[in-house]
Order: sequence, then structure tokens, then C-alpha cells
Amino acid sequence: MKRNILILIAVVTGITLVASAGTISGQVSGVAGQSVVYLDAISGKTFPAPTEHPVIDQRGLLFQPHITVVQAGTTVEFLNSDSVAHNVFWTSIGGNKKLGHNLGTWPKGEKKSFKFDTPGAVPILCNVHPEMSAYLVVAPTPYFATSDQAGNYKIENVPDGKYTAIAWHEGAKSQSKPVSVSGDTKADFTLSK
Ligand SMILES: [Cu+2]
Repeated sequence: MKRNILILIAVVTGITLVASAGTISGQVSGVAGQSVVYLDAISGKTFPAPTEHPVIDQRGLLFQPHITVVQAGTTVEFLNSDSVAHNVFWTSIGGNKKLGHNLGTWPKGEKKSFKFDTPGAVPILCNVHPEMSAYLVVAPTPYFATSDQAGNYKIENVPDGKYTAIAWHEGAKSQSKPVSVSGDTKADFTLSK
């Protein structure tokens, strides 16, 4: 009898764990290279600002990495690792030109940080080197992923529920679609320029 109860507890606990969270995975096609997939704002849910400060490096006359995705409220550090001065500016956030900003120009080994509170894509540029560019995608939730070069992505630890997932790709029209997460869930996107 005692053994049966233990088995019952184990089964119920197991079911609860399986049903409470999963992953969203799939492929972003129609475009070449890395894309970003994230969950849109969830009504009634707020998320504490992350304490980690991701770094976007300027190294070898390139922004590295080229694509970064963070949760809204994240402070991003911009580092210059080159022996020439670099600048960092963006013309808009999520298409809103009022949120354009110039962080300034600074020499090797120095960095400046900025807290990105508004969700949306941020085209990052350097006014010293017009060929330099990067993208920062500010997601409204902690549920996001950068795909591999083939477009495969996986968002981990998503609580079961109904969401809107958004796929973003540099120079393409973003696509959003409803995703109902129940354990491991698939969501594919096809983007076009
Ligand atoms: Cu530069």
C-alpha cells in the first residue's frame, strides 16, 4: 500500500514537471543566416531586469557579435577592443526614431553601457566606419533565442500557455504567430524581404 502511494506520488510529480514547461523550437526559413525568435509581451506578466550585462565588442573593425538579443531592461556594454577610436549610435528602437541615440566615440579598452528598456530591433552603427553594423533585438520577455546559420532555434523553459511568437531577421519583415505551448512545441516561420 505504502509502495503504491509512493508510485502514485512519483507519477503525479512526473506529470506536473512534464506539463509545466517546455521548449519552442523550429526553423526560420526564407532568409539566409541567423534570425531571432522571441515571445511577445505576456499580459499580466512582468519580468525582473536581468543582472547580466552582455557585451557588444568592436574588434577588427566589426561589431562582435553581429546579432545580440536581450530582455527589455538589460544593460548592454559596448567595448572598443581596436586601436582606433569607434563610435556607437542607433537611429531608432523598434522603428521609433525618437529613441535614436549617440553614445559617443571612445578609444581602445574603454566601454560605455546603455540600458535598453524599450522592446524592438536596434540597428547599431559606428559613425567613424560606415561599413560597421550590428543589430540588438530587445525582447519584451526572457523567452528568446538566436537561430543557427540554418535558421534552427530553440527557446528553453517556456511555461505552458498561449503566446505570440515573433521571428526577426535583418532586412526582412518580422512575422508573428500564435503559439500554444504544451511541453515541447514546434513553430516554424517563413520570412521574406
Ligand atoms: Cu568604428
